[in-house]
Amino acid sequence: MALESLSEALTGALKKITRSSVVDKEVVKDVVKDIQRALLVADVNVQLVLQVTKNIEKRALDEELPPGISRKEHIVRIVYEEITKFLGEKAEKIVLQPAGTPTILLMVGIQGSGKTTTTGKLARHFQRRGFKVGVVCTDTWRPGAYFQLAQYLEPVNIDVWGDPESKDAVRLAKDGVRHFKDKKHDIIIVDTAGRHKEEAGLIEEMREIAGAIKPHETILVIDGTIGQQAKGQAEAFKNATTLGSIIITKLDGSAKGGGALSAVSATGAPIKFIGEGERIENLEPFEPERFVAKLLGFGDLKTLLTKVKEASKDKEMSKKDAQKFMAGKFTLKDMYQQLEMLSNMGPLQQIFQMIPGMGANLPKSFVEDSEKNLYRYKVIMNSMTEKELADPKIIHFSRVKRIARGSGTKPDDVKALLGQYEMMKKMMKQFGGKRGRIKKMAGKNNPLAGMNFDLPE
Ligand SMILES: Nc1nc2c(ncn2[C@@H]2O[C@H](COP(=O)(O)OP(=O)(O)O)[C@@H](O)[C@H]2O)c(=O)[nH]1
Ligand SMILES: [Mg+2]
Repeated sequence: MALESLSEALTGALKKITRSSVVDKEVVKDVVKDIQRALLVADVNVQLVLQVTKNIEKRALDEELPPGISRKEHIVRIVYEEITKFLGEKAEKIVLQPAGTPTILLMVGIQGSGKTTTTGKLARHFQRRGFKVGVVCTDTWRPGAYFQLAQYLEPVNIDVWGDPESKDAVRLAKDGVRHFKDKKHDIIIVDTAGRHKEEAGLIEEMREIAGAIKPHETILVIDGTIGQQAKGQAEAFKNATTLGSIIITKLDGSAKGGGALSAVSATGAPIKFIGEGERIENLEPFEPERFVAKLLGFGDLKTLLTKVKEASKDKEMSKKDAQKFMAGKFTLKDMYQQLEMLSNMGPLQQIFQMIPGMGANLPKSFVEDSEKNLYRYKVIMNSMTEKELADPKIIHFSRVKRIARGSGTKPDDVKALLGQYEMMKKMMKQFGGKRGRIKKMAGKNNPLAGMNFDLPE
């Protein structure tokens, strides 16, 4: 796990809240001190630490308690929100080109930062999502660089292109990209030597190769063990390119990782992945909310936060969301969330029983099928890109094939999910339009098939 020691310290601090019988000013101050100490030990910048702990203390003491929530839950939520804020709030993804155009990614970073390892991990990440990935080695400095990559990627059948004899990195980059373009690969990742120890040389090398291959995105790999020093690299990089993102490595077992993450986040450069180990699978998309949840020791923060969020949610807001949904304006992701919410609340059977006119006699096999579908949907959706999730219309046959390959399902399964989506859309429109009775929706994959029920007023 990433940032283990910071996680332990923060979890310990929060336990003080959950364990104390009354949460008064003393307890809050004590906990805030613990958090302060934990962040400083993780090499987070002092100013940042003061800011974040001041916010936590102020909100914990001053804010009115939302209805239906205990003071403990409220404070936990505040800590979670403030720490998320300073690690970057939004999860950002690597943008892929439309099907048919290969996406070219250029990896840069100083010597030993973990570029080559991360190149391999990233290739594996995309391969698992059904993309054909090619890796280009342009490291003409390190003896055996090509073989390092080839050995790392051979067991997982990812193609590596290079020429151990060549001394011309720019030439290698160009030839490699051309090679994989000709072979119609979806994603081409170019690893570089990064023979420099400081920023200036690094940026120079990056410019040279970028000029030759015109990457869609350049990715700076930063060693997380350098703590808040990471800021200098991130800033130089951000000033040099607009098409850049960052991967921070070695967050496993590094005491200073929190400092690296927060310092880079403060520069505004997007962190898209983190590395947390040497194995090819040890790469995690960086999703601040989920990351902080884990950091604070909530395997299941979602449950707590959903509870907190729901209780304090502005009623007008949720009505608006519902209206949008009813008008058929939702994405695959929205649909999945709705279905998941149902399943989080326990067996679907129970839910169905709560809907007037439904459920009493639902056959068991039907409920089991729905739950199985939900699991399969999740696997399939994990192989889709953000664009596809937001706009399923673009998923034509070649994409269906790719998604099925990536998720280990059949094209028919992918089509079934898309069919369900279309059906739900249609149904919701009907629902929203007439606010009335829905009759006998067709199709056996539709959880509401054949049901009659009235929309509760
Ligand atoms: N523990 C750990 N080690 C890593 C991680 N990423 C890379 N490394 C190690 O860091 C060292 C340098 O990595 P390498 O990819 O060769 O760096 P490069 O010089 O930038 O290409 C190697 O020993 C890697 O195994 C990580 O996330 N966690
Ligand atoms: Mg290397």
